[in-house]
Amino acid sequence: MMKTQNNQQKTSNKKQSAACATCPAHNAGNLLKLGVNMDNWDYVVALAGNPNTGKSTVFNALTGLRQHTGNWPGKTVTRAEGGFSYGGKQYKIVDLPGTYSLLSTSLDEEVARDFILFGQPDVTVIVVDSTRLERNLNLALQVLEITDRAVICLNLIDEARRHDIQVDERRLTRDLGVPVVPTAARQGEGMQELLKAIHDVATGQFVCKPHRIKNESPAIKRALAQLVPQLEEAFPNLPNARWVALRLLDGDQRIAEAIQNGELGDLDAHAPVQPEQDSELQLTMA
Ligand SMILES: Nc1nc2c(ncn2[C@@H]2O[C@H](COP(=O)(O)OP(=O)(O)OP(=O)(O)O)[C@@H](O)[C@H]2O)c(=O)[nH]1
Ligand SMILES: [Mg+2]
Repeated sequence: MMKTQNNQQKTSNKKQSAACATCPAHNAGNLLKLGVNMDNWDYVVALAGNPNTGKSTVFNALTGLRQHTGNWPGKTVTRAEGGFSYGGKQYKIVDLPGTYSLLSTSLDEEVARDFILFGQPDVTVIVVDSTRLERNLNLALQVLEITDRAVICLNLIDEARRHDIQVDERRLTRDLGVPVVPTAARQGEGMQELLKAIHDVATGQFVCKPHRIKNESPAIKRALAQLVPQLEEAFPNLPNARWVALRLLDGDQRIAEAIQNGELGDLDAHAPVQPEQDSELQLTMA
């Protein structure tokens, strides 16, 4: 009886948050486990990208002196964390390790993937090198499989110009389904536009429709057709059921574990980290 009422409460919470495009999307409970405290912050932004694309330069340009470095909990990987305000909102921003993929084959890739997957940042900024778009878009597409809230920061645009490379950012925005902002972070160029794009995605003013490549073999397609609806039913707020299903089919132990222990399912931004026994009782008795 107690359990049923609790579940009903949880379900109605989930429905509320799923219907709210302007509410924060991050998972405060999981973020805390990842060492990021969201008390007094409205939104959390992750900075992802290939190594040497200017992530730290973008981070510095956005945060100025409001930053500090530490380690990821239980890992020897360093992390820079900072903040900025925009449009009356407080944004926390986390510089992820530079990676070429998110397959979790190295510690850096695992840290970056876990942060996007479990922390559910309100916005993930993918910093790409405009002069090496083909190579950089590989990671961008992987990030867009996991989250549907992203902004592409087309950095080193000054270098692209110098090499006579023209990037059609409007076309790219249309094709990728997320805002694309040209920047030259070292010179501070495009930072205001980047801030606005982050704000638009965080507040739901820009609703992303990320491009997801669907070129699986017929056998995988059949497996996905079975698995995806089951995942969606079990975890109505999961923004990436297809990606999760593909990882499960691939035998990814970490993802299987996250499903079993509820880490993946617990995606309600407003749910308490660990509901206290007392409040459960009150709920049931009311
Ligand atoms: N020309 C130009 N150089 C840039 C720009 N942004 C960053 N840089 C330079 O690119 C180099 C790498 O920048 P970082 O910010 O350290 O790059 P990162 O992605 O943090 O690198 P890792 O953390 O090592 O992966 C530095 O020398 C920057 O000054 C830009 O927009 N234009
Ligand atoms: Mg860096």
